[in-house]
Amino acid sequence: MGQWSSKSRKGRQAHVLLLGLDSAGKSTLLYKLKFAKAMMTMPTIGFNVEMIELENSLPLTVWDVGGQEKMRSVWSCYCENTDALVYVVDSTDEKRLEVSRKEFEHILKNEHIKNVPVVLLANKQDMPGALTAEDITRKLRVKQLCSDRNWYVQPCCALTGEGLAEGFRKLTAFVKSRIKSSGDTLALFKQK
Ligand code: G3D
Repeated sequence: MGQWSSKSRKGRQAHVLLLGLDSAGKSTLLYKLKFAKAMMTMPTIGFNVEMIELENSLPLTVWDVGGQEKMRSVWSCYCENTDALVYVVDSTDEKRLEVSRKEFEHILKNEHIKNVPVVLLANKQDMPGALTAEDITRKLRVKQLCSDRNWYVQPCCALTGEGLAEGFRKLTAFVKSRIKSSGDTLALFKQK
C-alpha cells in the first residue's frame, strides 16, 4: 500500500459530492467529521463546502448540496469533476425511501459521475426501528444501480460519529484505486 504525502495538500484533492434528501443528516455528519462534535444544523440553502482530511489521507473537499425538493433539481449541476459520491439515507424515514431511491437512481445516470464510486450512508442507526444497512441496500436496489462502479453501504450515526470514519475511509480507498488505475500523475502517490 502507498501513503499520501503531505505534498498532496498542494496537489490532488478529491471532490466529494454529498447528497441525500433533506433531513437525512448530511450537515450533521459533515460537522461531526470536521469538528468531531455534533453541531446545531440549519436546513442547507444552497450548499456547504468543507475540507476534510482523515488520518493523513487524501484531502477531501466535500460539497453538501441541499436536499429539499427544489434543490434536488440542481444536484446535477454539481456533478462535474466529482471523484466520489456519498449518498445519505435517513434509515428511519421509510415513507420517503422510495423518493430517495428515485433521486439516487436519477443522479447515478449523470454522465459526469459515470463509474464514480459511491458510499451510501445508512444514517440514524441509533433510532429504534431504523432499517439496517442490508435493508437499505435491498430497498434502494444498490447492487443493480451501482453495478458499473465500486460501492459500499455503511451503517452510521451522524450524532455520535459511529461509522463515519469507516465510510469515508472506504470512499478514500475507492478514489485512490480509481486514480491509480487511470494513471493520474497529479495524485502524488508515494510508494513505500
Ligand atoms: P440535512 O443536512 O441532510 O438536511 P441535518 O440534515 O444534518 O440538518 O439533520 C436533520 C435532523 O436529523 C437534525 O435534527 C439532526 O440532529 C438529526 N440527525 C442527523 N443525524 C442523526 C443521527 O444519526 N441520529 C439521530 N437520532 N438524529 C440525527 P433536528 O431536530 O435539528 O431537525
